[in-house]
Amino acid sequence: MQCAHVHPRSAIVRQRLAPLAKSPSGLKRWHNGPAEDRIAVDWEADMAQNGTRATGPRCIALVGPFQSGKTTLLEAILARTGAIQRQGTIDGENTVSDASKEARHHRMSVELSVASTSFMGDTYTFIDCPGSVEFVHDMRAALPAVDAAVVVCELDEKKVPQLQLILRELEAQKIPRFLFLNKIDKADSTIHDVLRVLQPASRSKLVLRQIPTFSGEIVNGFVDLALERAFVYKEHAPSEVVVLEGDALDREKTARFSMLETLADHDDELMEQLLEDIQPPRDKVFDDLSKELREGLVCPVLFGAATRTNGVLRLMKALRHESPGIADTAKRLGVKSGHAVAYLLKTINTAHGGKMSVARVLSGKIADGINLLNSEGESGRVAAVFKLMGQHSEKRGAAEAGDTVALGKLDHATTGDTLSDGQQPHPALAKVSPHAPVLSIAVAAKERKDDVKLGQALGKLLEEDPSISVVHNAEAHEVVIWGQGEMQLRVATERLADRFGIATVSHKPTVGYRETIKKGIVQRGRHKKQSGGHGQYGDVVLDIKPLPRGAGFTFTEEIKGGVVPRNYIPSVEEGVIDALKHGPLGFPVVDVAAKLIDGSYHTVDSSDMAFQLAGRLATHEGLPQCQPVLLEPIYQVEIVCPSEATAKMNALMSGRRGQILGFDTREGWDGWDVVRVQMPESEIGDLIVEVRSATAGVGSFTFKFDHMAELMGRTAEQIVAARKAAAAA
Ligand SMILES: Nc1nc2c(ncn2[C@@H]2O[C@H](COP(=O)(O)OP(=O)(O)OP(=O)(O)O)[C@@H](O)[C@H]2O)c(=O)[nH]1
Ligand SMILES: [Mg+2]
Repeated sequence: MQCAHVHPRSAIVRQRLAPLAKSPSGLKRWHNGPAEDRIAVDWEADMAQNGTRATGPRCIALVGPFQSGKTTLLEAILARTGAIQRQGTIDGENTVSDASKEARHHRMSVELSVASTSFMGDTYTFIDCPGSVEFVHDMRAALPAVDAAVVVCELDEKKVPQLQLILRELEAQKIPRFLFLNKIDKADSTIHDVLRVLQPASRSKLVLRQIPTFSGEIVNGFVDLALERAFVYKEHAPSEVVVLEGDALDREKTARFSMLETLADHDDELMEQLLEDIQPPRDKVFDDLSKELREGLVCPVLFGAATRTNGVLRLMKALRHESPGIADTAKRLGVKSGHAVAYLLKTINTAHGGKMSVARVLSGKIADGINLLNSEGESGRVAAVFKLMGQHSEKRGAAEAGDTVALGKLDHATTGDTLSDGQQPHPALAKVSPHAPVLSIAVAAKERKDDVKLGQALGKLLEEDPSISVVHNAEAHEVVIWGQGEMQLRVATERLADRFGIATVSHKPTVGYRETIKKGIVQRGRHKKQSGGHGQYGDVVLDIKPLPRGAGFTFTEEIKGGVVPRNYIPSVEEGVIDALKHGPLGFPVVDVAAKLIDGSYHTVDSSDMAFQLAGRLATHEGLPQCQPVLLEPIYQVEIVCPSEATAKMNALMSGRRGQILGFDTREGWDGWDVVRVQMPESEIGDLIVEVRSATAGVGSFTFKFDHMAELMGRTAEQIVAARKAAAAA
């Protein structure tokens, strides 16, 4: 993978260094006093990390591949910084985040959670985002509000594509980011390969901030390369500073040099110092780390083990000293100051019906009772300001620039809105559109009395998660929920039951089959009834013919001599249209022309109704003789996947009656392909499940209707039989 912003002179430094590799230790040492061969400092000194730092409350997103340990890391941070007494665990079902019934039940994050803590005098609010691609919209919509992201990951090659997807999102939104390599307690020999494994996922250069130290095979601590301090992990306690000597010290020097070399790619002065073997001042190193992080030029890598609270304090300190603050974030977003401005990152409908809008205040102050305009100019009043701690909310005082809070009862506000208290609306700072849905289910309330409630509850679910959409299929009388995957749809139906008390039944949505005819016929339809009093009489002759694919339906007439009076002709057409709703195979009939060519009438007994019935009869009796054929909807599907999965994708598509139109490299995505296929709607149903399982969860697709195609043979027979059985039931 090619890295952006690589300064050509780093090559010069590498050349200059080459002879040093021949020295016995493999390295030349810095000439700067006693720390040269021994690194040890006291804890206090470590607490005083240097460099200029941002101030004010921070908002940090915890993001990363599925199950990498984000929720556990948040718990560790809250415990280590004293926000909670005891660190909960996922298995113990007692973490602050993931407190919803659905998250606990599935042992995974199914929505973002917000929790704050205070560390060395500053407030830090963390947005713990779900790692599953199905819930990625929560992360994407929250990112504009944050100062930086901590990307929690594992050293697992299989999860690198997922990491790449997340980093792409952060890169696109220009969010400064740290990598936190978690689960270091389970590390194996690949730990020496961090950059080789992870760098391909990142466009900006990864900078190892730390290297592990070992006790036998087990990682027992780390060396901070910027501080030049070595630490030994203590479980659930601060790491202990230790002396670093011998081989470990050599490794530290090499790694530190690599770090500086990467930083020097963007700093000429540092480059000069490296070329002249001058040890750069520590402040300068921190300033560079901070500046290059904020500009998205580098992505520092730290590591630890969330379950043991290892590496947590160093992460907090890196956030404190290096991550940008509200001033940079407001600037990045283009906030016009002077008024209260907030970005709304999530909407929550609480169990008791109250709506809460999670907002980051970007400038000014927001207090109870204040009126806020959204960017469309609609106004709403803040009923209360809350502090969030997972599912727990607590009223608090006014929120100031930098604070992340929940605002009560802002009916007019939706996720992604920019709110302000000015006379004029503030232009929208960010709008993140959800990914197109890929999977659907049809739902219905088990009991009819819940029908109205179901509609309202779905509205609330959509408000919370705009990556879900609802489509009413009037033809099939179905309410279809569209979403990002099986789990998201399952969680949606669980929420309908748990939160709104609506039991539902769900099934696969009806596929939009149609039928047409292959040949024409001239067919008479006579409706005649004589049952005392007024009779009924209508008589028509229709010339029925197939039309080209996609032409729909046409009705014409060639009545001569008034054999069918003018005023009855529209009724004949109505009758034909009615008959076409259910063709001989059981599906709506399309691509048919009906021409009224003859007929007769009765002065007393003829009526609109009689001619309608005659039109219907002629169609109904004529169609079965016209070689009816099933039509199925064919979609144009565009699959994106890592290139190594392309062959699998081709096989998968062929197995699903897909016609491969071709494949290409995905523009702007090194190592990814786009596969274009035409595929029947019925085969797209659960396609996403297989696409994801063949691509470690990262493959996806979009689709749009292309045409209707004839379907014959066994598959068609089965579809027709199933339709008849359903109609008879
Ligand atoms: N060995 C080890 N396991 C960990 C560590 N951190 C988390 N885990 C385990 O990894 C699993 C997933 O942890 P979570 O914290 O739910 O991960 P997550 O990233 O929040 O998961 P999603 O939000 O669903 O993507 C749990 O079983 C944790 O106990 C760690 O440092 N070491
Ligand atoms: Mg989680």
